[in-house]
Amino acid sequence: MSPLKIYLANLGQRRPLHPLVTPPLGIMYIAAYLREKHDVSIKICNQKISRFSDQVLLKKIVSHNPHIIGLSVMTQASNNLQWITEKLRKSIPHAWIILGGPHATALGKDLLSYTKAHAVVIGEGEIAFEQIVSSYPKLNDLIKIQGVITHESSNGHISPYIENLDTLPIPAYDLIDISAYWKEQSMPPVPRRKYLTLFSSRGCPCKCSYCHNIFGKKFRQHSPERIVDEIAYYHKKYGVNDYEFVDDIFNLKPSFIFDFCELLHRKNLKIKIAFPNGVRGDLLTPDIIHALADAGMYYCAFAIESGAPRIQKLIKKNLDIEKCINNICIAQQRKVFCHGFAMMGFPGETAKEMQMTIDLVANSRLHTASFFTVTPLPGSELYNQIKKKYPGVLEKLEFKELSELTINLSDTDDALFLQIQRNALRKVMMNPNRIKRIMLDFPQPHLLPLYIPEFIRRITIGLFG
Ligand code: B12
Repeated sequence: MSPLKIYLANLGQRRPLHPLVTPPLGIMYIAAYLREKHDVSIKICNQKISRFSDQVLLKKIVSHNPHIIGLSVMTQASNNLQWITEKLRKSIPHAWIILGGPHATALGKDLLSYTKAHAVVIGEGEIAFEQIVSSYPKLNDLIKIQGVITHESSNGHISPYIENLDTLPIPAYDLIDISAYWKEQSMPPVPRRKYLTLFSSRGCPCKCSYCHNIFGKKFRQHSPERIVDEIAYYHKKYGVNDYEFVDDIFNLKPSFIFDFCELLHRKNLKIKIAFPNGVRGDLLTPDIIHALADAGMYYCAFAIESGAPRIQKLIKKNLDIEKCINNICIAQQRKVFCHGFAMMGFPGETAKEMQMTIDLVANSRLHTASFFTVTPLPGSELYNQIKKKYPGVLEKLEFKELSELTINLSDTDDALFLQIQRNALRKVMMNPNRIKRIMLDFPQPHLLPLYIPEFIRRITIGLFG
């Protein structure tokens, strides 16, 4: 029998204002897991990097004529879901269409009500998708699989979490053209270079109300040995020495970090490390920062979110702000380029509270910062709170039509909110000491001039309409 053909695609078109693109780790993990257990032929497509329109993506999938199509969906990329599933059903009626990823996990059965997919996978995809492949072509068997929602099953069950992450094979980097990613902007604001993305842990015990819940609250992390072996393998195979960890909370366990750094040292792996998805800044200690800086950390984002203690409590982040700010100082002294994430517009947040966030960031040793508008994403506690408290507000978040999710939940009117936001980056960036720090600590000093357009963008946001 010839192998089953599987087509895995990350949906979402490139947008001029959001040019970032990174390897599609979710479907790469699933692909690696599947081929260990089955004789399958797998094709991976990341719509963003291929720059395929929806029509072209459809054509590519149809011409591949797969038995099973797995679509990975983020909320912001879900607007073409209804269209593409309908067309796929018509064009390849024998193919199963399975949805997974953050948006599928958040919406569950609701996604089946307006798309033509056969099933939705909730949570981690490896085990559930492998069982789906085992079931092919008996569609009725899908209902028995934990974490798989079909038209017949009830909502609410999640795929089993993988307890020991080391049992997972390394993501299928060989199924993507990694060199294409090196020509694109990845998460840290440093110019294009050879790098790979790593995800060392799943699950997070923190209860931040705005965050996703794909991997549950129980923290699981690969062993330091596995991560270092993975790095050694990539280093040898791709000649890469720059690694971006995109974990939700890489630094929960100090022992992991010390062992990881020690192993890198013992194996003489001289690498560069970035944490572009943010670390929990109050869990760092001087020892941890020094160990990471010695191991090659050159870029670290700090997820601060708010400078107002009331908001920290409201959103259940409860960050120890003072500790975090001190840790940023230490990291900056080690020439780690420090970026801050802040959010503005939490429900009922006052102009004064937003200003506290701006002042905190402006007075910190952060080199750069982003100020995001609070957006209630399905699957988060914040979304459920808003749905309950202000039912009308979410009505305009029509996921079928959606392109951007922007909403003002704050206590201020739209005009003032916009003004505060526009001034935020100017206030932070127009500081001679900060500019000097950027110049001294920029990770690739010879490429610093390439940062100038980004700097100008940041200080002129909102000035020209
Ligand atoms: C790297 C990253 C990115 C990358 C792209 C990632 C990619 N997939 O290609 C970039 C930088 C481009 C990006 C951008 C954005 N991101 Co982002 N990003 C992440 C991050 C930090 C890591 C993603 C990752 O690699 N995870 C590791 C893999 C293993 O997990 P996974 O992809 O979820 O896959 C597992 C399951 O979901 C499932 N699964 C996934 N796909 C499929 C498919 C099938 C068929 C099946 C069965 C299962 C399945 O199985 C996988 C393995 O277990 C996550 C946070 C996180 N913890 O995941 C946020 C996250 C995915 N991003 C998020 C958001 C909000 C954004 C932005 C909107 C941010 C912004 N303000 O602009 C943009 C929008 C992008 C767009 N479409 O235009 C949210 C998504 C929430 C949601 N409801 O969709 C997340 C969850 C962060 C959060 N805290 O809430 N992001």
